[in-house]
Amino acid sequence: RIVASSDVEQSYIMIKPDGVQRGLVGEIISRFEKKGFLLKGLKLFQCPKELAQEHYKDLKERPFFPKLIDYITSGPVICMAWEGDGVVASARKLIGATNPLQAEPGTIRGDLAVQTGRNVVHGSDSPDNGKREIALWFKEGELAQWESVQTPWLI
Ligand code: RTP
Repeated sequence: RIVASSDVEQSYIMIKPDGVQRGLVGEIISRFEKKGFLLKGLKLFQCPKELAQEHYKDLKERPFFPKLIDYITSGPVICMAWEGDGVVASARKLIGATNPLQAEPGTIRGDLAVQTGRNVVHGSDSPDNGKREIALWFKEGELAQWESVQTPWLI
């Protein structure tokens, strides 16, 4: 069965500069890998200010916006496209609450962070935003076309 990528749910997941600097890249990637989602895109990238501003444009009136842009552009990030049914909501659960002190133990933020302003990872908040953000952060040709070799048992 050939499934066009545009028909399948995708989430843009990004390891923020603090996650990269703290050496948490492998740990964070493996949470999504072990869960069973499909990795479609991956790169280490120094984000320009304009891209950070576009990505977080819904927050531009918030008082913390300039500091958020400084944070996201303070060092390289890991950009990822993860694919699978329900990946957007599931990734938000794996990531945990925005404020890491409120994030449940077992979640990425609950286990690995203490500050909202250093919360190590981003995940899209809707399937539409997943598509929008992947188109924003990845260029044509940077996403791989592949499917898992595991055959589903029950569908
Ligand atoms: P993200 O977009 O990074 O996955 O985070 P989110 O949906 O959990 O939270 P959102 O409200 O979209 O905020 C985006 C990022 O802005 C920073 N933030 N700082 N100082 C503050 O009060 C504050 N509030 C939000 C966080 O880095 C948050 O992840």
